[in-house]
Amino acid sequence: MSSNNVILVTGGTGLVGQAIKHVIETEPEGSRFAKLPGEKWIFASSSEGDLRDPVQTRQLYEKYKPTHVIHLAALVGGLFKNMKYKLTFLRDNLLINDNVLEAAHESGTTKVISCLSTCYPLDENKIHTGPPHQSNFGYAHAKRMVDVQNHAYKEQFGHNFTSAIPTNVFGPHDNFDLEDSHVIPGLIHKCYLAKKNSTPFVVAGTGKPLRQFIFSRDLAKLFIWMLRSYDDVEPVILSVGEDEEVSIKEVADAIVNALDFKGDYTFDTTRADGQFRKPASNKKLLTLMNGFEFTPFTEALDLTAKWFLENYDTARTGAAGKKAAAQ
Ligand code: NAP
Ligand code: GFB
Repeated sequence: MSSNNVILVTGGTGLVGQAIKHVIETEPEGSRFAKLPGEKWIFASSSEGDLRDPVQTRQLYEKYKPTHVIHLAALVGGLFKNMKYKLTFLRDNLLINDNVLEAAHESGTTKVISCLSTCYPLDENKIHTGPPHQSNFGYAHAKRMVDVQNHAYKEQFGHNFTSAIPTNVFGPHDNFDLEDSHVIPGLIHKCYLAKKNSTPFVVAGTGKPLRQFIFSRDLAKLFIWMLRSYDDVEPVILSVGEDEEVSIKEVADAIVNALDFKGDYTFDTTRADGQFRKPASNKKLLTLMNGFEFTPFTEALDLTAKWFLENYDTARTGAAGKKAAAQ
């Protein structure tokens, strides 16, 4: 990559976008993941342009003239939000992805890395195999379609559009909403409130499902590696190994430890578990990168809980969270 590149990160204000910003601003010069001299990074928020709208999307490209795009913007949420808004997840994400890729095509952007999701067991060859889980089929189909779009742009125009497939992500700047968030930020917030208000800490579901969690700042480094070194249309799974699966109960235990919570702790088994597991292989990633050292899960979880406590007033805690905290 040459200097004078302009890298536009859509969804730059979110969990993953802010982690990339952190790495770009803190990695020492010369490191594998550092900013290159002359490079300009833009972290766009939805207030700069609603990417569901083609005109606003084009305007964003006209404003920054990106040579490269890391496309993270999406309607995102945990299991319970996905179950409630299937059509909105499908439509918003189809619109956003179509607008971002077409604007990149029209403006001659050199490279786009988009973001898929692991909504079914997979290695890179299985993303179109079988239906997604019913709990999140709206989001899952929209995400899968990006891979189809990337192949079509490549075959018709030769474009360097590709995609990353992260497993479940967590870290600073996550969405800590009580109902709509993913499990780690949701449970950190719930445990914080249980401790503060001396109420029970209630975990949704049985606690038995398994997930592969990746720390957002590790994921950020992997995106930067893809930007610099990966030029193939086929997606790459960005994840810890399949042997690093953790149960939701183990997640809840780690949060109880991180927040030093001593009260009652129960499972609400009337609530959904979602997919039992969705193992994803990181073999391709580790072979291409010649190895990568992931942050240990509990270390990253402690750092995230600490970030939440220190940034409670400005973190995304949602209206219900603010109300509960004021009790
Ligand atoms: P996030 O924290 O919810 O951030 C979402 C970002 O998208 C925000 O910057 C938001 O902007 C932007 N956005 C949403 N709707 C938009 C719109 N209509 N127009 C413009 N921007 C819009 O999400 P994240 O967890 O960082 O996710 C980043 C990417 O990773 C997404 O593509 C997601 O599907 C994927 N992913 C996430 C996970 C996970 O566990 N979190 C797992 C796998 C894949 P504002 O905040 O400014 O409104
Ligand atoms: O993070 P999460 O919503 O992601 O985790 P998914 C859901 C698991 O955690 C389920 C349990 O087994 C839930 O029963 N859980 C326990 C909770 N307490 C809570 C809580 O307070 N909030 C949440 N959210 N879960 C999402 C997909 O699925 O993962 C998306 O729906 C996307 O489409 C994303 O793929 C990465 O892994 O189940």
